[in-house]
Amino acid sequence: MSTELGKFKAGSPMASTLRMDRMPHIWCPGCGIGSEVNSFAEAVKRSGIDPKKLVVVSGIGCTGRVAGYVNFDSIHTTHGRAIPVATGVKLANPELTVVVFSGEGDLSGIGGNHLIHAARRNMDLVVICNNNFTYGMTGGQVTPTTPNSAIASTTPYGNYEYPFSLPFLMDAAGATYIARWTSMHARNVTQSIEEALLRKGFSFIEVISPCTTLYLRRNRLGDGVDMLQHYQENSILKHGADTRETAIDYQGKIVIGKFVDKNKPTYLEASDKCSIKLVGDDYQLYGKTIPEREAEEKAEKERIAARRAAMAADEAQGEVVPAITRKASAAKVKKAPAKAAKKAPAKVAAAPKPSKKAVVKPVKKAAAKAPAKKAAVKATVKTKVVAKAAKKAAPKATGKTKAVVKAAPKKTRK
Ligand SMILES: Cc1ncc(C[n+]2csc(CCOP(=O)(O)OP(=O)(O)O)c2C)c(N)n1
Ligand code: SF4
Ligand SMILES: [Mg+2]
Repeated sequence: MSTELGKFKAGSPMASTLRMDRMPHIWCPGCGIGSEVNSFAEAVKRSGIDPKKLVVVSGIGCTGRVAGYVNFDSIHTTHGRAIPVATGVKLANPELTVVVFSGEGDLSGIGGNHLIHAARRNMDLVVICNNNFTYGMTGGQVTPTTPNSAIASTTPYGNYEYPFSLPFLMDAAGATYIARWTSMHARNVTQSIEEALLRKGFSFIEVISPCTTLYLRRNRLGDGVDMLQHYQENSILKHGADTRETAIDYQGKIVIGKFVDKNKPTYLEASDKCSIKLVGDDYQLYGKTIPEREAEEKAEKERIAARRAAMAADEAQGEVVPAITRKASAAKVKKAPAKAAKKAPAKVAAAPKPSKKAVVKPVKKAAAKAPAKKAAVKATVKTKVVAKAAKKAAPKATGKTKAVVKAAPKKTRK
């Protein structure tokens, strides 16, 4: 990028998290999606998670375009299918942090069934839902959240349906973390996303935001700034609010805050527990013993804590530190915990289990030898075969791993 524009792009504080070569983006002036993406990028930096282990999945719509602008592994899936694709990514590699970033039409309309079942299962996903009360990309049709009486291209005389309150829906379905903000509350959005990135289970963050070109124009609500002012004047902060009281009336009050934050076993933890019961002590998830996985998780937590400490130190010094320098200083602080992290798995591994080499290779060989019919049977049976092979390869070492998995505004419509 040798041009002036290129230099400008490369110098952006978001250059490490956004694909600057894709700029300018497609979003209209005053649209709320841009500020949400900014909050997301900031949250990723602040969280200290390894960006190489982050995957962003979007559906179709203006919000769905997010996947194309982030500088992480990402997938722009078909309409309404972001959650099943994200679920597949998480199941294929549980070490990844998987974020779904999509519109309310995509997530709660065509994809509504996937949304409620992912919440019910407490699937390990962070869902960021841009709620602009309309199908923006396709011309402003009514969506499941459009407030009653609002005008849309498909309800020119006002919406006569009853809308979903997404926090209430998610709460009823079983989500373990639920927050709602508006795109005016950029810092809170960042905080909530950061919190969600660092926790397990299904997290749902709704961001109410203006679609200037369709929803605002059609309802004669002014421009993006008018709407931000409306958000400021009409938001009621109520952490822990009863989600039954989070409905949004046309141009009415908006209850915001963190409504739910609770723990219960995630889908993977519950499935592990079940497999341990079925298969016994030798059950291994993706070739790793449970102590091995716990040690890795511990090491990752230490690395994250070190990165965050480095960032906090930089901020305390009052410096605006470019992302790349932050990385370097984080690497310095990282050194000590990284050593500790290296030691930790060895310590845990010493007693009950063999090295990964010893277990995984023979397992693979054994699996390859198994007849095709056997290989195709149900997952539990497959796991039994794997577990048996592992036992054969290292009978004593895998022996006692009895681990329990931790488990208008001002302007009114005329
Ligand atoms: C199966 C299918 N049906 C319909 C569409 C058309 N479509 C594309 S985007 C979209 C609406 C997206 O709305 P939302 O998720 O709210 O995103 P926004 O554009 O508002 O950000 C629709 C209906 C499609 N692409 N595929
Ligand atoms: S049409 Fe609406 S949602 Fe889409 S980019 Fe424009 S303002 Fe944003
Ligand atoms: Mg929408």
